[in-house]
Parts: sequence; C-alpha cells; structure tokens
Amino acid sequence: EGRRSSLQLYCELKRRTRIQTLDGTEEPFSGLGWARLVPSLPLQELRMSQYRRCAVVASAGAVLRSSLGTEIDSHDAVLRFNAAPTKGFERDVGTKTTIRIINSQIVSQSRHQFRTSSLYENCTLLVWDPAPYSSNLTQWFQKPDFDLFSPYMERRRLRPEQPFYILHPEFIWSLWDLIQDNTEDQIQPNPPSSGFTGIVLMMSLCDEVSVYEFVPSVRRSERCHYYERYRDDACTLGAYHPLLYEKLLVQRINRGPPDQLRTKGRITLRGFSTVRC
Ligand code: NCC
Repeated sequence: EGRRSSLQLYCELKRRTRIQTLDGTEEPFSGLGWARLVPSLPLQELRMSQYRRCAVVASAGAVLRSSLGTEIDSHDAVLRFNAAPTKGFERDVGTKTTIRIINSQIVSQSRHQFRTSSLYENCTLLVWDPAPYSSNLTQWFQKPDFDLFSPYMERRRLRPEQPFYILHPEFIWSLWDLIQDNTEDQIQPNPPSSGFTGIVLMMSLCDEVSVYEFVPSVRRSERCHYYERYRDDACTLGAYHPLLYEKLLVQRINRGPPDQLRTKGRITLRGFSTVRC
C-alpha cells in the first residue's frame, strides 16, 4: 500500500543490491579456467578504496553546452557509458574516466574498435549482455545476445593489468525486479539501461553520487547522444529499456535541490554506506 518514502527506498535498494560479476567459480566458466582469467581483485572490493564523491555522466544530448566539465572532474571517480568520449567535449563532460560500463555490442561490433580504441583504456571496464535471463549460465554462454565472451577472454589475456569484469545476469535482473517492485505499472521484461546499473553500482562504491543528465535538465533535447547528431526521443524516454521507470525511481531518491536538477540535470544520491536503516 502506498509509495515508499525516500528513506525506505534507500533501505530497500541497499538491502537488495549485491554487486555480482562472473568470478569463474560457476559452470561453464569454472571448467574453462576462468577463476584465473578474471581479475584477482573482486569488483566489490573496490569499496575498500572507498571513493568519497562520485559522478555518473549520462550520454544524453542535453549534456551539450552544459559547461559541467570542471564540476564533473572534481569528483573522486567518474563513470561513463559505452562509446561516450571526453576528447572534444571536455568543457561539457570533463576529462576523467574511472569506470566505463559497456554493453556487449561494444565488444562484439567491429565499428566500435574495442581492441584498439583508446576509449576503453586506462579505466575499469564492466561489460554486460542483455540476453533474456535464464539461471542457466551454460545456455547464456552458448547463445549470448552479442558475443562478449571471446573478446573478453582475448582482452584479459592481452591486458591482464586492466580491471575488466562481466556483470552477472543475476545482478542485472535483480535491478529489473527492484524497478518492477516500485511501480504500479507492468514493465517490459527487458534489462535496465547501462545508466541505471551504473548509478546503483556507484551507490555501492561511493559515499555520495552526482548523476548528470539522467533525468534531463532544461537543456533536454531530442538529440540522442552528446557525441552524435542522431535524434530520437526514445533515447531519453526509453523504448527497449524501462528507462522512464528508472528515471522516476532515481528522481524519488534525489537529495539535491530542485534547481540543480533543472539547471544542471544533476541528481544527488547517498551512497549505501551512509544509509542507516
Ligand atoms: O545510449 P547509451 O545506452 O550508450 O547511453 C548510456 C546511458 O545514458 C543514459 N541516456 C542516454 C541517452 C539519453 N538521451 N538519455 C539517457 O538517459 C541511459 O541511462 C543509457 O543507459 C545502454 O544502456 O547500454 C545504451 O546503449 C546503446 C548502444 O548499444 C550503445 O551506445 C553502443 O552503441 C543502446 N542503443 C542501441 O542499441 C541502438 C541504448 O538503447 C542503450
């Protein structure tokens, strides 16, 4: 009955969020020697190095002409998505990239030049695949939406020093459950966007999270990405991903002043470590 308060929502998010990556202990990955292929430091343990203030930069066209670059770079860690560049857009998006979340299209489609592009260097990489959830990892391994496994194995061998993780489908789908459980509507059974996954991840790793242009500012536009001319409202409102519901949920836990949302497209969230339930 009724909508949960902001604190109740924080507590629910904190209780239900368990970052999970493939650690090579489950079949079929254990049989393939992945326990030695994945980074030895589990992603959850990045928490040990605890970032205080973190920024999440949505790839929306509304970021253009925001002049948010310096503010974004002032954070201890910055999360970006897919092919979103900083080069040429420094004034609006900053220069720092600590973590990049990419979907399996990036690693499998040749146009993204995953092997050679500098976009994917010098940061922690997290990849996920939107295959329909099945608890059977062997079926997923045989038939992912886009082949992420071969490029993953190759990059781990060539660049063992780069922290690179595959997000566990159970983690992705637990976030979908959270979104569904917090709306009256029946949402489509498609995974959350990289943006929502990244926001929840940073709430687990940081004390405070500033999210830019996920919920759009007055600069809101039909332009899909700040780095491309392509226009489509679905990029902001969602077609495949339950994007609208993700945004409504994040807006409900905003701790920042409304004028910052209007002018900067900035939402301020508490990290889970500061939430007492
Ligand atoms: O567009 P995309 O996302 O890379 O954007 C990253 C995240 O920023 C937020 N966003 C983006 C644009 C916009 N106008 N408003 C926003 O709020 C979203 O939270 C989004 O997740 C993805 O989530 O991985 C996605 O990836 C693209 C595409 O695969 C990659 O950019 C690689 O080319 C998807 N587009 C298509 O498949 C055509 C998109 O649906 C989701």
